[in-house]
Amino acid sequence: MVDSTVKNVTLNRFLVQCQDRCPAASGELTRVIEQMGVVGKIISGYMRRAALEGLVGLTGRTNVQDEKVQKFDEFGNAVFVESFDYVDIVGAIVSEELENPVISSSQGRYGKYVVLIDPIDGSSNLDVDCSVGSIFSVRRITDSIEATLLQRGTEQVAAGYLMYGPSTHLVYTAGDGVHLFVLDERIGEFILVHRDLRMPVQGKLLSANWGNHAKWFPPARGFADSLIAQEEGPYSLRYSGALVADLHQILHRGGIYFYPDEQKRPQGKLRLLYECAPLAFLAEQAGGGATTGRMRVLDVQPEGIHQRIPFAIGSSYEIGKYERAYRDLEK
Ligand code: FBP
Repeated sequence: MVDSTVKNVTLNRFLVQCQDRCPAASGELTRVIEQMGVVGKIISGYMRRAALEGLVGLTGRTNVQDEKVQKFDEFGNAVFVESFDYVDIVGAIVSEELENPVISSSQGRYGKYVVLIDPIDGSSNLDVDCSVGSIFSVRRITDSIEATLLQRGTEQVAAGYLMYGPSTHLVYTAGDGVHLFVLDERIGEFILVHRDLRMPVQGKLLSANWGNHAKWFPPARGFADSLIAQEEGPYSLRYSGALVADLHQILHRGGIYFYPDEQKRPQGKLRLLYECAPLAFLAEQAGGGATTGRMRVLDVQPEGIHQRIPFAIGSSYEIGKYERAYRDLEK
């Protein structure tokens, strides 16, 4: 959905305007978000040619998550690491694909920020040419990089995603609302299409891997059954295999995505630091929310960089109902 009041505002121009509006801004965060735009252009360009560039299929390796690594996972990760390694204000990069943080080559100077990434979200969609994304979070370095990574999600200074679908989107917040840009490939610029997007308070979309229904903990199952029991809604089921693509729909049409705790996976599937916390920051800035079922995702105290949590994100009405299901069923 395009906000017709904005005309040809490039990402750079928008960031500079934001900077002008807050005198305290040093321009350094602007450089980090601009660099996300550069990464988006590179990945988007190769994504469209992946089959022609021999970038489809598996590498034969498994990553720290014990997941089979796709060639494009590896490529996407390398683009992010290379693109931020020489940015002196970035002291370290944390990635879903790497066991440990990459301390940037300007080791002498720690830099000001840590960038945390899920380079390719929805990897299982790559070989079948369905939408995938990249998720990013930016944190200001406190005493040390280790201490920075153990901050709650409330301490993020910026977060967002890139979505590689029919068009390429960059969606971010720096705590001043949620802003959407589309890549105009003719001029190679991200153009603002919506500033300060607000998510509908109540929605129409239900997004979850229904195939896992029997494995879900009773609160999540009860919640899901009540939505499809037409007690309200009706809700339409939308599950693309890529969280970014599902959230993008929910940001516009409202509803809820959840990947809950399961009998055999009480911690859930999705990773707190570079999947859940950044998207939770975005959702809250758009008037929605994100929860584990038992607590606000942004209040979860991290214990490790690849920690997983149960996750639900979406419109405030559905998130409230989801938390009530946990409260009522776990009394
Ligand atoms: P990746 O970052 O490894 O792709 O994992 C996250 C994800 O792919 C989400 O984007 C998606 O919603 C979910 O996992 C799909 O999981 P499942 O195939 O179990 O439904």
